[in-house]
Amino acid sequence: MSVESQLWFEEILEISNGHTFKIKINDVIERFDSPFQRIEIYDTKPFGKMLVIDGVIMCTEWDEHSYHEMIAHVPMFTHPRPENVLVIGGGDGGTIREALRHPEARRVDICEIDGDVVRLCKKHLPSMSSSFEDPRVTLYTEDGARFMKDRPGTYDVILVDSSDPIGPAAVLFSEEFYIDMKNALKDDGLIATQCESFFYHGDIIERITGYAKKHFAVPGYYYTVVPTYPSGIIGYCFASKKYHPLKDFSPERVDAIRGRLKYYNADLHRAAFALPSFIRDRIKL
Ligand code: SPD
Repeated sequence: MSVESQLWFEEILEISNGHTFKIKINDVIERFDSPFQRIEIYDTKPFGKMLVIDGVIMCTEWDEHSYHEMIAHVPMFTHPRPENVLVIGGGDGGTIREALRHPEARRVDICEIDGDVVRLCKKHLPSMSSSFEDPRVTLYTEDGARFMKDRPGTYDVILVDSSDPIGPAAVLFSEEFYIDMKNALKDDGLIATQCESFFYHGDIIERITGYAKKHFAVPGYYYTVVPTYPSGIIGYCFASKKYHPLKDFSPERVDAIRGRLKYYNADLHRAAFALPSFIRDRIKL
């Protein structure tokens, strides 16, 4: 079969600076224009089902675990008692799935602006979205930035599982949002936020870690490997009022859930904060 007669999804990103990423697909399962964005779900040949928003790959069944495990477990194993957790974005359910693995988590609120993302992921991506059925979860379908302003001193951990800083997610990359997160945390709370690739987004990472340095006692940046994201990696901004991600990390708690994780382990938790010189020297944490 020639390449031309096959179906392909092609991710064309401005930031990729002249190259694209193409994935062979079996079928387009959903294509839906919500009031906020275009939501697509594909059945791909190599990576199982794949969620795409406004042309950008959000996750595939094949490699979503490394992204979702690292956004959740690094902060959740740093905080000694992560009982009240808030996820902003994350409508596919992968991040709440990981937060719920922690026996300490008594309440997991998720605020996703686009209810259609949740609806379509519930229909087609149950390995992530079945976590919405857990009784500890409350779903709010509203603007995350506004949601947080009304809840001062409420959360131990906030996880921001956003798309890129364009469209509805742009506000989640503003200084005001970092100040609001600080206010929505308890006195010893901490956050982790999706913060792009150091190969393509040094400017965003420098700006966001700048907010973390300015407003939190313990700023940090760590990363993971996700083959279907641009450059194959993605990082997270870590910011904490009290606990340090390496000095206060509790590796003994990892044993309780280790058998259910594919990517995260205690060694990777520590290693994820070791950065290449070009970004370490730029963000100076
Ligand atoms: N460049 C794409 C970054 C997307 C990060 N969030 C994806 C949502 C997965 N739950």
